[in-house]
Amino acid sequence: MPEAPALRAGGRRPRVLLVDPYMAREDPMERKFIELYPSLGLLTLGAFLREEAVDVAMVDLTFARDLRPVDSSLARFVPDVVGVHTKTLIAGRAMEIAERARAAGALSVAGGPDAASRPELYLRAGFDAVVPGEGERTLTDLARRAAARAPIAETPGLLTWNGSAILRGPPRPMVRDLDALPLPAWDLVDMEAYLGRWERQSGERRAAVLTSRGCPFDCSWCSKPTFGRTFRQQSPGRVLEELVALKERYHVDYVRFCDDVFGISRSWLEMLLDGMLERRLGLKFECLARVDLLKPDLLRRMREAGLARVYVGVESGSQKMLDLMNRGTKVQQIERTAEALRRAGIRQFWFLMLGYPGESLEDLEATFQLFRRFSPEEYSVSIAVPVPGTRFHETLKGKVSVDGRRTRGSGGRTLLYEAAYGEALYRWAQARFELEAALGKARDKISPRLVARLERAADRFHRQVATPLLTGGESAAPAREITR
Ligand code: B12
Ligand code: SF4
Repeated sequence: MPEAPALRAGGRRPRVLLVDPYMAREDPMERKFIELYPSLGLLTLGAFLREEAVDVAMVDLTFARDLRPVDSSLARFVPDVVGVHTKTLIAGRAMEIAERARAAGALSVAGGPDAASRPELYLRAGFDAVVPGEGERTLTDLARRAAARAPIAETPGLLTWNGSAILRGPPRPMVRDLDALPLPAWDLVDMEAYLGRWERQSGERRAAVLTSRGCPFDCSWCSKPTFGRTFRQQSPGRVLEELVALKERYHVDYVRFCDDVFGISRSWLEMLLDGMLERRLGLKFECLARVDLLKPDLLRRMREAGLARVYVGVESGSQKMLDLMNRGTKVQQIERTAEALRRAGIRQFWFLMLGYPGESLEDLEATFQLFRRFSPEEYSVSIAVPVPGTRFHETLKGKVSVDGRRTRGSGGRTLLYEAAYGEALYRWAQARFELEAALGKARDKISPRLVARLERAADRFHRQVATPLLTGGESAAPAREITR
């Protein structure tokens, strides 16, 4: 059992050092998609702590090469508490940081999605505590106790370790009014490093904004360790305040709304869009949305207000699969939305998922044909990952072959459970989507007739060679006639 670290004498303002252990240069997905924003969770925690008279510093390792910035901040800032953000991909580094915090005599606490879903791992690895949910009030409380050398185990919302089991502090209710939270403390990170990078890449100064917490939908594979199925949102006025601040302070001209689902309430969204138009913010924006919410008339209004790109959770082109995933969407809604986006000139980024239990070759083909028909500008096609804690994971009952968490950074290219077919079939399916996307792009450059011939050749290879070979003799579902 790790010994409790010796806490420094109280009598001064508590000090918290926040750390984001994510290093972009080590992220395989990052190299592919190149999207970098500072952690909104940590920036909000920082702003809240400051309002509560806690001194805050932050080490953001996104652009770092090693842990030296952590060592120098520990030496310079001398924190009472080191608060580390966690994601599965960076669990190992989070644990190294806890060790260094301990060596520096500070208390270490982990928060964020990974620590929320497997707190014991972090506690066993030497973290003094884990905050499995929203962190603002719990971290403030912990910082005060730590600075006063008071016991921490009874802190509401906190998990600690007694050497053999988790000790749970009393429950802490979630923040009810998100408007009461301060604007993110952007000054804690090097915003110019992010904005300058975006500017060089895309010509736009891009920043991330979050207008809500949680999601009320219930897709069976979705892991929501922090906020569960709760849903709260800021008022449109509060969102506008944040947009104006980003524009005025940092000359931001493009915003990524990071909500799990943007615009769940139509009236809320219309108020926000009206506000953006009235104030002539001139911002472009992107968001993740559901096809059942993106009605064509709403899309027109969003386009007017600056919508440039939408991430769409299409997942499958088969209604049977959408129902099995409890997705709550219809293939017709996907078609309607994809068409409306195309007409409005809004870029679409599709998320597609292969290999979900129950998927037949016909279902796979339906997804492929939908993709071919709409040729989204961007896409990600992954093999379903059974994340522990989800219904998908539970229904597999012992059929999970690898701990899903370990390979999440692999970008959904590994089959982690006993699916209907072997991994090779899904890998081939992914390759087929990639080929189709390349042909889709080539359509503007080479003759459409040549593209059609290449497509037919690829389909023949799929039907006559790849599918029988990879399924032990099954024949591929017939390709339907497609219209563009
Ligand atoms: C926006 C977002 C992004 C954005 C911005 C990322 C960023 N820098 O924050 C982009 C698109 C860049 C992105 C990238 C990635 N993301 Co992301 N992302 C999200 C998303 C949708 C929202 C995150 C967010 O801002 N939440 C709002 C804030 C307020 O909540 P929060 O961060 O959880 O923080 C609160 C609590 O968790 C807690 N807390 C958090 N940290 C700490 C620390 C301490 C000490 C304490 C006490 C409390 C605490 O208090 C906070 C305030 O209440 C989440 C899904 C989700 N709903 O959480 C996925 C999510 C966090 N991302 C995920 C992943 C996997 C990634 C990538 C690794 C993908 C990849 N490249 O392979 C990268 C990593 C990039 C990075 N910089 O870390 C996973 C993490 C799963 C896991 N267990 O690891 C999630 C949960 C999505 C999912 N369900 O799979 N992401
Ligand atoms: S996948 Fe998206 S819509 Fe479905 S439950 Fe998760 S966050 Fe909500």
